[in-house]
Amino acid sequence: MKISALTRSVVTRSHAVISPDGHVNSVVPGWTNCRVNVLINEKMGAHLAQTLITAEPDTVISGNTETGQIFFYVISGQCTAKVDEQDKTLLDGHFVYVPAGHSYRLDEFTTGTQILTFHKVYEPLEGYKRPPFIFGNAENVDGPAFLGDPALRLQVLLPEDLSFDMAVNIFTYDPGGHLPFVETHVMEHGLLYLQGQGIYMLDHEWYPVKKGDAIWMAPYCQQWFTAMGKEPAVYIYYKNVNRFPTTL
Ligand code: UGY
Ligand code: MN
Repeated sequence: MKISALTRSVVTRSHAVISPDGHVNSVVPGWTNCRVNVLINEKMGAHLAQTLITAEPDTVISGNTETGQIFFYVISGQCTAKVDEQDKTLLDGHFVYVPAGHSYRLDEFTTGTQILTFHKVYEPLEGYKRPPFIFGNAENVDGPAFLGDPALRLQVLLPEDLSFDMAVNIFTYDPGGHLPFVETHVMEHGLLYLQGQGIYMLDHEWYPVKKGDAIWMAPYCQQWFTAMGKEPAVYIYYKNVNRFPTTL
């Protein structure tokens, strides 16, 4: 018998692990006929939001980013995305970055299409134009070795340009691969496991994690990961970048 009083999900002041067994749906105006799980948002203490959408053929995801920006990533399935009068068919691994002040519409989904979103309020930078909208395919993005270790590969999906204040990267670890040191940093992360499994250390607590799990790491949440099992562990993650680090 499965014991329903148990979960791997944990929410603390500095981090959260959200496993699919705890997902509860939200109704989001403009996002119709779909399941939306809000995995991370400000109520947790985060400065980003992360959602998981499960769509059907009659789903429509539409709105305007206003002062925010949204990164849509197709985990699996197919849909059509329209931004600024441009249409694109999106398949597994394709993504759309919609900058602040733009309208978007995603429709024509195949049954069960899963979309991940990252949201952040845009912080303009004097002397730099706002970023353009971007369609991309993770398959076409190089994955060089991370800090010289060929067991770890990092794909950077958005341009490394100061007009962007958020990064979205895909990190692949071969079994046994691990972060070379415990990271202690001011940047925040939102993350979703796309494949495989391993152990994440968050502020000196140890969590088994696997495909489908989401993680939030607040600024200065200490972090380390090692991959386990027979296949590479892959996660996609958000990071705030490129802005002056203090208001002082
Ligand atoms: O970009 C990063 O900070 C990344 N190495 N962190 C992480 O994977 N937890
Ligand atoms: Mn990090």
